[in-house]
Amino acid sequence: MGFKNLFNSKKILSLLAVFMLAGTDMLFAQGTEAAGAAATDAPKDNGLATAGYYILMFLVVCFFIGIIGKVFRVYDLTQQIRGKQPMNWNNVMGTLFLIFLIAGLYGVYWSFTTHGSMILPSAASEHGGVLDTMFWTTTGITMPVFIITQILLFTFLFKYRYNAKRRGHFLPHNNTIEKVWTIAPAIVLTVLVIFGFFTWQSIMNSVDAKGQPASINIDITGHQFAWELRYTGKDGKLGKTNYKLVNGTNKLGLDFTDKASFDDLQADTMVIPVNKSVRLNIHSQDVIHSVYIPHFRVQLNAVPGMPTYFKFKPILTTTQMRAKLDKPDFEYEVLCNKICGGSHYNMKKIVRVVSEAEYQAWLAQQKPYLTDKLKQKLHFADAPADSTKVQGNRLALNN
Ligand SMILES: [Cu+2]
Repeated sequence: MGFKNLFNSKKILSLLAVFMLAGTDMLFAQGTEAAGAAATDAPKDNGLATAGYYILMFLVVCFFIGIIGKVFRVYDLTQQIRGKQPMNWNNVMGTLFLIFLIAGLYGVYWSFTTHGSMILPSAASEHGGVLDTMFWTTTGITMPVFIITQILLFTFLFKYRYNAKRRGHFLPHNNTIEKVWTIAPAIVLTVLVIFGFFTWQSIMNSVDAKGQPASINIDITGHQFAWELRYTGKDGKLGKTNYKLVNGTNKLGLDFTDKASFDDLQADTMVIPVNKSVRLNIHSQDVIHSVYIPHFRVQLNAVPGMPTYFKFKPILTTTQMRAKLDKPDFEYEVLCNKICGGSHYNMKKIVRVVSEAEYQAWLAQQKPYLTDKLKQKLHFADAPADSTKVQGNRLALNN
């Protein structure tokens, strides 16, 4: 019977293997055809063939596990023929569960010590401290629960494994136990969720976050694969943008019918003064990106067509952080935290937190977004023959 089953499963496996091979073969055939048509083409990545390879590997592993099972079965049968006790599988499984528990708990310990040392230092922004408290409170509550439940689960599996000499206690229902294990987690989770809700409210929706204007207003625009930064000029205002105006020279699509656009500045590094509130106006030009400044505990998605913003206040300068971490070359970074395409990893810029004086000195050196090239281009568009079309731009430039 057992051998018949093995035979059957073998048949199914071979059938699947043949299908997989046929599939990859067809793909390769297509590959050669394509190569024949355009010999200079770069080799295409063969997603399906790779998937086929992994499925085959999986089937091979399953097959070997099956063989090991059968070896044990044969061993069991020979023991029986010899009139000896067959293997006690309940003991084997019980012991394996215990080993799994010990190995798993060691894994938790290893992860905490090895990865724990890589954890971010305490937040370098005002609201970050609140988020850190929330994180550690949640971890403090959930970790002991996790460890206790895992120990109970696997120890019970081992301790109460099947034993012919022992009779199980029949317990069909117990309301008290039901109430305890329903109400206790419900209370804990409700407290955690409400705690999280109020924390997020205080960061995103408080009077300070929504009502008060920020000291510094920065536009951050994500596109595949870079962040673009725009600072306000002397007027302290960011000019309007319009996606229809985006082109090679005007890559953010600034609308120069808005006077506020004239003195806007572009920057390669995000330099911000310490202890001043910063408002990041977040935009995306193509797919969803995510503005992520880990040391400030700032993260918000950049969604095309739906500008968002995040306000925060840095409390430690780059120099202070370097001293704190004892890393002389440390830099804060703004990253993209959405896998937005092939060169996603390229989307980062340095963030430097400096004193107010240093910030002003840096700002004075930044180049205007309205470059000579852009001016020239707008003037070209301003030619009399086409004046009606770009009336707005002409008026704005003459102002
Ligand atoms: Cu991105």
